[in-house]
Amino acid sequence: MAEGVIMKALSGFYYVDDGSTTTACRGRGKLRLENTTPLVGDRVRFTPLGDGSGALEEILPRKNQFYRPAVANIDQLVIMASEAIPVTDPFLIDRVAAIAEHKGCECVICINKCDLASGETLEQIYAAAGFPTLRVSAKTGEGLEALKELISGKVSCFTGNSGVGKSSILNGLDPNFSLATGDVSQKLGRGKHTTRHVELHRLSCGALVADTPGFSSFDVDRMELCQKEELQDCFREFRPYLGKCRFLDCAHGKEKGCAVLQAVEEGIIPRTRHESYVRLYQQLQAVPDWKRKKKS
Ligand SMILES: Nc1nc2c(ncn2[C@@H]2O[C@H](COP(=O)(O)OP(=O)(O)OP(=O)(O)O)[C@@H](O)[C@H]2O)c(=O)[nH]1
Ligand SMILES: [Mg+2]
Ligand SMILES: [Zn+2]
Repeated sequence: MAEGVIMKALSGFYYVDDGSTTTACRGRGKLRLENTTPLVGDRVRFTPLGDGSGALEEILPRKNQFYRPAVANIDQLVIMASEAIPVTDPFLIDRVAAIAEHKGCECVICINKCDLASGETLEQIYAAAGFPTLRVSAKTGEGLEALKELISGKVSCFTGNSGVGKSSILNGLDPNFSLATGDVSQKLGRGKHTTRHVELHRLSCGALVADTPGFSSFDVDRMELCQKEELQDCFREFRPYLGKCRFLDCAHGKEKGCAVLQAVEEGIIPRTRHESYVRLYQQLQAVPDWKRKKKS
């Protein structure tokens, strides 16, 4: 039996890379019985059938898994954003970053299209919040060396709103790549969902990177999150203040004597981050307990 990583899943086939070749595998019936859906990024065992195809036998234990985008075993999420069209709503970044934080997955904030808009506002917010943050441009190549350093030797997943330039940046990182990229609708200020499936790519610098379909705010609203009491831990810059509020059960919304709010007032915690926290808290509060199906 051989071992490898699922690079993409399309039309019932799992494309497994064992380091030298790619084998198109079909899942064995027993996988279906075990009720596990193989994900891109899964480390798997398979039996090569000699004609370039194979049978997927077993999924090895996962270190983490995401549902949107559907990937497993990710070292870090690279959240792509832009201050040029399509402008990224910081709330989207914050929601995705909170999910990643909850799963113990690192996040890098990568602000693209710096040739069109400086990206300095977003950079300030996320650097202040404590994320590795960088500004790049697929057009001029600015920042791509720094991004290469951040992803080298790791498995990263590019995520972000449609049209922000995830596929363009991957093309810029490796001269052998020519992934499809799409226009941005100036009228709607949105991308056109050019990338249709999740796929892992091996870059010439040795990094493994998943390109994923851009999400819409609809997708982001449906992403799994945590319990409302756990949300405070998903905002890393809140941590020094937790346990220091006047009330033990402080929700850090509008409460008197709240240490988190104090830090917002002092300009230490970025205001938009706190606004996103309050919005997410309210969303989680609106979910009745019986409906909170906890996904890992
Ligand atoms: N000026 C400029 N345009 C860029 C840059 N990066 C990407 N674009 C353009 O933005 C558009 C969208 O780029 P894509 O790479 O398709 O975006 P994406 O994030 O992969 O989009 P989806 O696959 O739909 O999620 C294309 O027209 C790119 O040429 C950049 O740094 N500067
Ligand atoms: Mg794309
Ligand atoms: Zn508080």
